[in-house]
Amino acid sequence: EEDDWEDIEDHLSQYRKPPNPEAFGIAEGKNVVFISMESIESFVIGETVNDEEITPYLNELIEDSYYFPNFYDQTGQGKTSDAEFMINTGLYPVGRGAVFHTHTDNEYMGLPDMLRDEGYYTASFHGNDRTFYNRDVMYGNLGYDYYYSKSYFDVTEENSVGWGLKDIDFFEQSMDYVKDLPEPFYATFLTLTNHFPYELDEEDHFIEPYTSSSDILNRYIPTVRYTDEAIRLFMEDMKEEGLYEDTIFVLYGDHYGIAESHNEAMGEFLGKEIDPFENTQLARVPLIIHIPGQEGEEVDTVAGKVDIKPTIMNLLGIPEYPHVLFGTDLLSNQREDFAVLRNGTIISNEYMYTAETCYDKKTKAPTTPESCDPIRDRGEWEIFYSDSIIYGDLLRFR
Ligand code: GP9
Ligand code: MN
Repeated sequence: EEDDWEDIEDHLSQYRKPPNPEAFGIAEGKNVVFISMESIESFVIGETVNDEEITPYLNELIEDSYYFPNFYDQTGQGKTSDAEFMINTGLYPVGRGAVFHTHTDNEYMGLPDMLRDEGYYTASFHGNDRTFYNRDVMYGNLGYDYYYSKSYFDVTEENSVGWGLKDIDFFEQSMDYVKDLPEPFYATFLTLTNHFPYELDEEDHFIEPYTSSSDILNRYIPTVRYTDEAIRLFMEDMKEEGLYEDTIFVLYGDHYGIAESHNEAMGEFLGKEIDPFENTQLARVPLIIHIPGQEGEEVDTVAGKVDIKPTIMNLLGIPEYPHVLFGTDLLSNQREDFAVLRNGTIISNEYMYTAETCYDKKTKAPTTPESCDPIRDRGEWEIFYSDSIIYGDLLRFR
């Protein structure tokens, strides 16, 4: 096991970058709020349907936030839970099944665990059954003090749709608990209304559905818009409770929302043909880091969810080393553009390896296969070492 760690350490130190000295510690001691935005993809950001913005609130928030337009979905079959896994562990999810199911009892160095050591209170909020995705067990393992699951909410026929409690009601009721949390707190909120198959009563439509050959894409527009509204109201409540100024907010799309089988309609929507290159571009999900008082900045680095944990640690003034973190600080001046996805796609600033083809990102056309060799090599080792930590439960030996 010691041998394993030597190789893993070599790999990690090869890619670890020094944090941005101007960002290190700027959020020290603040509350940390994560919002998992169910199935929200990047293509809706700044986009309109019938001249109406799909995400007016997020568009506004982005103006005063770090926004990452080239942030790719690295989840596997564990979807929402895989996203939670990455932000909390800095490891990749596994290639088959949900790691929340397959490796619940492993030793992890969860972000909530680390923050608890720093004096934080840690909680997760989600309007679903406790045992779904083994969250009841996994959350404890990651270091969450409390899980406000479905039974903590008043769930009725009127305030439910599709998978359950509607996002506006979810945030509103969560606030009753949030205002009494000891500070500083680390809290994760998982939205649900924008979940496949995107059902929503007409009275909750803040925008008309799209019209195309895909009912899924059509219905997706009002449900995304609804979640956007729910987040706006939540942020207003945070201000009202006097919590906003002392909190940093991390909002991310948990994974894709529109499956590849709807690419014809997506092509209509975007006005271009969806080839494998564009298909991978559609695997982008929004990442917004909002620190009240900080100026907004668009950071176009190629990245994914494993990069969130080191970024947040540095913002909070917690040094990365000796923690085991795949991914690199998104704000580091020396960061190299890189993302490896669980379907084997690998992306850098110049190249994209996808569907067994090497694309030149400038021309968006296939190029010499060898051009992708260096990123393929890095990507394979990344996944290999992360998987071996999980399959061997290697964090036990750290
Ligand atoms: C389940 C919710 C949705 O609790 O997080 O999960 P998903 O189906 O998106 O993985
Ligand atoms: Mn999800």
